[in-house]
Amino acid sequence: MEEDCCATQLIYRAGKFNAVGLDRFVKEVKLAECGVSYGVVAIVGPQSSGKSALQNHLFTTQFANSRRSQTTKGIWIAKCVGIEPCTIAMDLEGTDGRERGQDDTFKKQSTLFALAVSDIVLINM
Ligand SMILES: Nc1nc2c(ncn2[C@@H]2O[C@H](COP(=O)(O)OP(=O)(O)OP(=O)(O)O)[C@@H](O)[C@H]2O)c(=O)[nH]1
Ligand SMILES: [Mg+2]
Repeated sequence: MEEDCCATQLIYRAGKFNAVGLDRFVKEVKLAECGVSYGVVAIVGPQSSGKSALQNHLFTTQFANSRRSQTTKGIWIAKCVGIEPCTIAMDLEGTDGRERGQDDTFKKQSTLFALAVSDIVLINM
């Protein structure tokens, strides 16, 4: 069976880009060998709406999912298992988390980021 890759936090909760983590991830999943033939799929939607669980089910990823309040913070990436061509799944923080109060900067920027870099964006209603 194909090895699944550990999920990596690409963007920290505060919005900082994890350049070291991305570098390690790219090497682990041998992304360079895919050339330009790889896909990116992202999921956006409300908190605790099952975004991480849905991706884990569809792509055999290992994104954390829990019944307890906010689970996914920032943006996480993982390699989809058994999907050709090579596809990277991107799991986003819920768009309506109370943890950020009135500040919707992260929500706007992370959604725009997902739209910009993904081939497919799943909107979890
Ligand atoms: N009954 C039911 N529960 C589900 C379903 N999908 C997910 N859940 C549960 O809902 C809870 C939240 O799921 P997550 O996948 O963590 O939701 P999320 O949208 O990623 O949440 P955040 O990352 O916090 O924004 C978990 O306890 C899941 O097991 C579903 O289709 N049916
Ligand atoms: Mg989640």
